[in-house]
Amino acid sequence: MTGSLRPHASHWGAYTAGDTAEGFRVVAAPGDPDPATLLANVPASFDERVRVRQPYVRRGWLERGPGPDDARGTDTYVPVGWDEALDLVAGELERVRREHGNEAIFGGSYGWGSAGRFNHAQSQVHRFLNTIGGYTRSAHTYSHGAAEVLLPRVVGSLEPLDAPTAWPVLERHTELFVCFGGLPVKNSQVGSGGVDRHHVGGTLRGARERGAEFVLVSPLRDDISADLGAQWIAPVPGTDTALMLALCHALLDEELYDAAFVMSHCEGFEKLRAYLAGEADGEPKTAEWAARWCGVDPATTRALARQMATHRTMITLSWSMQRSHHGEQVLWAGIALAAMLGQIGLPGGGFGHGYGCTANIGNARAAHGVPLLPQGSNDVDELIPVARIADALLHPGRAYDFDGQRRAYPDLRLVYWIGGNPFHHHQDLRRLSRAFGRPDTVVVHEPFWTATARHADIVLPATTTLEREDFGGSPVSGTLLAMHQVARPVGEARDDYAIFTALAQRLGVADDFTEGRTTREWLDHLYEAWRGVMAADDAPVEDFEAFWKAGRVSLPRRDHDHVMYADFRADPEHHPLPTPSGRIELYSGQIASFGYDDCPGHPTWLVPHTLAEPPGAGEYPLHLLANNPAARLHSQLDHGATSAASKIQDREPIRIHPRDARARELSAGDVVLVRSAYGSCLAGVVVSDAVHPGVVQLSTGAWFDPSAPDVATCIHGNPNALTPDLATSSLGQACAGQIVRVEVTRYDGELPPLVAYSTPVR
Ligand code: PGD
Repeated sequence: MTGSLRPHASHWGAYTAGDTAEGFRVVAAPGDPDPATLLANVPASFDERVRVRQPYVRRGWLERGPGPDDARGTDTYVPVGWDEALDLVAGELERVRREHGNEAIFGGSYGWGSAGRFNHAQSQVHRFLNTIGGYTRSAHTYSHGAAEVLLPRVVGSLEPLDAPTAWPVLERHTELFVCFGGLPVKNSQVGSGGVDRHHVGGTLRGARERGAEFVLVSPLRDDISADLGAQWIAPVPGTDTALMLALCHALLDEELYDAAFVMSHCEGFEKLRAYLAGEADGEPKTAEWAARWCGVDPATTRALARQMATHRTMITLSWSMQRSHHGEQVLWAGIALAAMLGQIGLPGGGFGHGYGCTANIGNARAAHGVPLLPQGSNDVDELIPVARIADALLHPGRAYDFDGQRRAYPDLRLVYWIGGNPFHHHQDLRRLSRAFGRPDTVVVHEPFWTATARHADIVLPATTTLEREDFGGSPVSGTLLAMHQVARPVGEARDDYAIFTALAQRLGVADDFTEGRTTREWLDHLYEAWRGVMAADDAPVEDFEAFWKAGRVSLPRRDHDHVMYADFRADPEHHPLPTPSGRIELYSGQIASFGYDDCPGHPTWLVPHTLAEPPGAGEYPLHLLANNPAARLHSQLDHGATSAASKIQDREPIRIHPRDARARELSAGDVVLVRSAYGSCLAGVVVSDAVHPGVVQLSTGAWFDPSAPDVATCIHGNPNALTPDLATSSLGQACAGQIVRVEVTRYDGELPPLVAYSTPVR
């Protein structure tokens, strides 16, 4: 394959790649105005140190057989041949189904895996497990689990997430962007399924050149590009709800709100008004009241309310904010604020959830989806909220609340994980490690020796996308991208499809799983079936061969002028929202009827666990923000060039304000011990006034390294060694890992070497 660059794609962009005389090359797609810096991580896909080269079985499991075992995570591995490994997995699937039923298999297997739509990890594992009778699934995502439960109850659907007003409309019409949680261009480097044009930075500059103004509401100044000249308002982390309620109060107080809109288009404004006025609790939600929590000067809050009421204002609500304790409230309060401004459904006004959070949010949606592998149907009804995995493993049978239901955790015996890294994405990793000690068997497919692979009993080596054929894209990226094979499989790695095919043969369901097709035949079949639907709808695209050769095909019919809720605004009687009232629910009778103290019937300020003590006080005086990283996607290719260049003495960088650094006698380049009530980690100091005083920032994704527990829970800098495993609320039961209270001290001891980037094979 030497010499030629071929089209390929991943979540961080479209590119051509291949072996050349100078090594493996990756070249961004021509025409991409702002290619992702993450592309420089891609060649590390072949790094021998971290690749799983053949199947392995954990020594303890091989010697003692299935059963709970606290040695997961510290044990060594024995190399085995493919046939032996597949026989072991097939035999264990048979045993668990026979003895405990299919619901004892957890196939929730959350994760961002591959951009390919055929060798898409979730689709493959779900299709396979459905073929053998089903599995316990997971509900919702780590990205926006609180929103996925709240939005359907408040606005009737996930439209603010899936199809907010399109970027071109914002570029032309919005006069004021008020960005809660920012519009972080670092996150818009990445788009699920692949993206061939990174335009968010350019679109925002276009709006700015037209005269739009920006207000950033975030503890991090660089949550928005400096060239947008944003006013920076930095609330105490986790207090945006209080600030939003104060903005609502100011609109009420100064009679700047749209009284007609809240009467005609909203349900329950009277109840919200009474709460804002403090009728029940005696505390009007004034700017002064909010300042006690969020630290924002009351005059600034009131001035912002006036500015919002007198401009065409788009309120952008980042996903990160709802990834926190009581995360439902911040989203609901943001919607209430937009409703009181009365601009919902107008071009450039209203609100959207997730602008800037990926490359695709806010892009016009194509009328048709992209070809996808059918997953079949699941005969098992059982599910857990995705972020409750540790609770489920540790407490089978325990009752819990979730979105109005009273459920009990199932008794999970076999965990099957592919395409995700829970030892990256989950909170309180020490607790997760204990939880992974509970099931009888853990099976993982992984290209790399991640901490999740190191907690498995059977590790099956998967190819990366580079080593196989596929296509990527999504209805919002606007393109279907050919993903040619650009490298040979490393070691004995196999495609997830090939692994499941071999298992399906052993279990007697090969015909059902494969339908007799090879990978290329599947690609051709899925594409041509999709093309048939497009042609029938008068939206023709070229045939598979032409697409494969060209490397891409544009998806026709995209509504670049889409304005969310325009129809509803124009005629709420004939275009009601699918809520019980048909309107925006500022008060939800359904949510109130659940009786949750941690999620009442209207947007409410609820003190988060991070404010049990005032900022600056107690054993953990600093707020740590565990946000998504700029140098990699989640934990993927953490050992790649861009990510490696960001590290300090091999540790993940932690940013701290000069004032807080001085108070602790810290300098740039020091290694620090970061401690919370839940764990500790090492990290490398960056001193920066882009973080607000009292705040430190440590991104997610450094590979979890618990190899020196006497020094720290993680010696590399994974913030989920620090975060508590708490849910947003009884309603969402979603990930709340964004914020934790910590203290930071210089680490002067001997620096333990990283073990994360090595194999656990001895
Ligand atoms: P990734 O690192 O993308 O993280 O969590 P997620 O588990 O998605 O993991 C993907 C894994 O799939 C990698 O290990 C990769 O090697 C593997 N993989 C890639 N391709 C393939 C393939 O083809 N086959 C197989 N078998 N494996 C493959 C992300 C999650 O983390 C998300 S979405 C969010 S938004 C959350 N964010 C936060 C946060 O803000 N703060 C905290 N504290 N925690 C978070 N966790 C969440």
